[in-house]
Amino acid sequence: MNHRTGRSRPALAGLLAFCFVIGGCPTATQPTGDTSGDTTPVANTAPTADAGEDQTVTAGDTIVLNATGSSDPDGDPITYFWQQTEGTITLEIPSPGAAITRVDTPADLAEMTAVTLEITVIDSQSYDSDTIQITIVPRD
Ligand SMILES: [Ca+2]
Ligand SMILES: [Ca+2]
Repeated sequence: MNHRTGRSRPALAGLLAFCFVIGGCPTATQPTGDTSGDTTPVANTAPTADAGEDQTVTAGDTIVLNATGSSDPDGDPITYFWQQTEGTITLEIPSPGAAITRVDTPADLAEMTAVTLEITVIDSQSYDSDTIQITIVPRD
């Protein structure tokens, strides 16, 4: 797990798209010492994202993305958002808002390809992200 803290920069485009889906955006945890706001924020600890272990699959296989290792120290309900952040091919993620989602890989791959997917987990106020690398090996 190479998780970053809730103060890290998320993949903004995807997060904003997700905010639209859920009807509102969380606010990133303010750096400590910034108490200039008018209201006292409710104490909250950012959730921890876990995208699972990196995987190597054969072209045409279905990947199972599983972010259920993610958690929130306060026990807050968390929402999930999967997106692809790197790779020369684009995988379709049918259910980006699900903790567990299946993703098909293309069967006609000519050469080994690595794709990076990222899970962002959001509680009511903050978020965390973690990535998983999928290596897709061509069929013989
Ligand atoms: Ca990771
Ligand atoms: Ca929390």
